[in-house]
Amino acid sequence: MTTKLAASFVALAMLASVARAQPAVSLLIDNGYPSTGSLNIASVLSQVSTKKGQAFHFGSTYDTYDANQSWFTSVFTTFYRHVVSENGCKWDATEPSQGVSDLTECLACQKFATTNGATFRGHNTFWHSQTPTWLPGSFTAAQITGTIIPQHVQAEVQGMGTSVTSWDVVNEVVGDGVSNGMTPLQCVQNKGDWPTVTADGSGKPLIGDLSFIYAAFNTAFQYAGNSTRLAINEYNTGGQDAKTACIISLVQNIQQNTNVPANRLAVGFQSHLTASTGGFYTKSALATTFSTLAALGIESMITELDVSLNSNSQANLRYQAAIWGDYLDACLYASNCNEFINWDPRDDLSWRGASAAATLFDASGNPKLAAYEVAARLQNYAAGNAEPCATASGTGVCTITGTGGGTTSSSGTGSGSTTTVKSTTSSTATGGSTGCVSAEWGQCGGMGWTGCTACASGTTCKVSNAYYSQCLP
Ligand code: 9MR
Repeated sequence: MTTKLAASFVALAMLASVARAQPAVSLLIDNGYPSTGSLNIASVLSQVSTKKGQAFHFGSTYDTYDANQSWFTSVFTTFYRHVVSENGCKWDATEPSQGVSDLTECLACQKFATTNGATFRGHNTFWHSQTPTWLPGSFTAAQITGTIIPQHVQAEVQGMGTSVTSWDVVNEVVGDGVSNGMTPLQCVQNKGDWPTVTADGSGKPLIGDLSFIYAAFNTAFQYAGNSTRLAINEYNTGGQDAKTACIISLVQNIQQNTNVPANRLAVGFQSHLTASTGGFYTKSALATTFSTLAALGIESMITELDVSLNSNSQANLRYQAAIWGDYLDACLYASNCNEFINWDPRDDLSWRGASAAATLFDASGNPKLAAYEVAARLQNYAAGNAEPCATASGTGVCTITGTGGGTTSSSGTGSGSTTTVKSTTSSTATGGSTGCVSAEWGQCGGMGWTGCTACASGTTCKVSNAYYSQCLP
């Protein structure tokens, strides 16, 4: 079993932030969408997939050795419908001794997903961090590229089977000190980490080209399913900056130098964010990057989203909800973004620390405003409404108006459109089938619900919120 490492590595894994007061923001949950009550978005997510014309995978991290297993089962049935093993598929867990594949934890996470009707994505086959004790070792460049990487990637990708939606084939290979105009090789060498240099701290060059990345991708392509996307996954990327430019040129370079076609490649934008000015990319910056990749036939994914707060004030929680909503909209309304992963399912399990309150559910497992806003954005998209404006920019730029789910209007930058949002507040259960009966405590309505709407004798169908009605005694 993988030992969870201290989160010290991560210090740089988020956008630089400047502590400033958060702007007032406008949210969909101010306009007729629920902001209290239980959340069940399973059927809304199905509707989103229908609208997109392909499966939309919305989920979170999970490891079997985390506590709160019953909470996990519940939340991965009703909210997160896609599973990423937080640590169980990393190199230290999956090849503890050289040449000995151990997929126990990775497979257990996949089984958890399957058992709960969720899908599963793979993270990761190559990372310079969380390596087993026998790595980095003193292997030669030829051994690393010719044997060590292909052997590991084959064992993992083949062993996990063809249903994995996407793999982070290489994780965090681009440096933080890159500048515009660098070649893909310069971008990777700027990282200054094994295996471009030896791991003994001397900084001595080891692999002088991108052959280790090509080896990982060629092997993953050979053993992955026919529709599995193969990604480079990176933090502090998503806008029009040098590091993102590196990622775009690197993924093109991989396409040109491996067997992997563009329509099987992806860029994972980790998105470890901070709720303060400069702590996240604007929605339009993300949209520009996503459409650049779409023009190349390459997918974009939000792979590790969390948004840290410096306090749990209502204003901060609203700002967090606005940022989360913008990132989700950027993905929903892009033609090439179909996976959206929230990194850590609840605050007390977050690698950012519980006090950063960086996830969608609080330390007791209750949904936060951002979770309700996420549900609202999904519903808004599924209903075929136009894209809301960029809420994280503040009400000076983007205001959503209208009560009870009436008309939303947007101002300033962002979509700038006027869109009609369907009312979600109703005292009557919506959706569902007649001619059958739900049991006591069972679901009997809610948006997207296709099951029974009548309740067993002695119980009545009562609306919990727009997404969920329940047969109560
Ligand atoms: O969330 C993971 C945490 O439990 C581990 O201790 C840590 C070890 O480095 O890795 C965390 O996940 C990282 C992910 O695998 C890659 N991107 C950065 C994530 C946060 O550190």
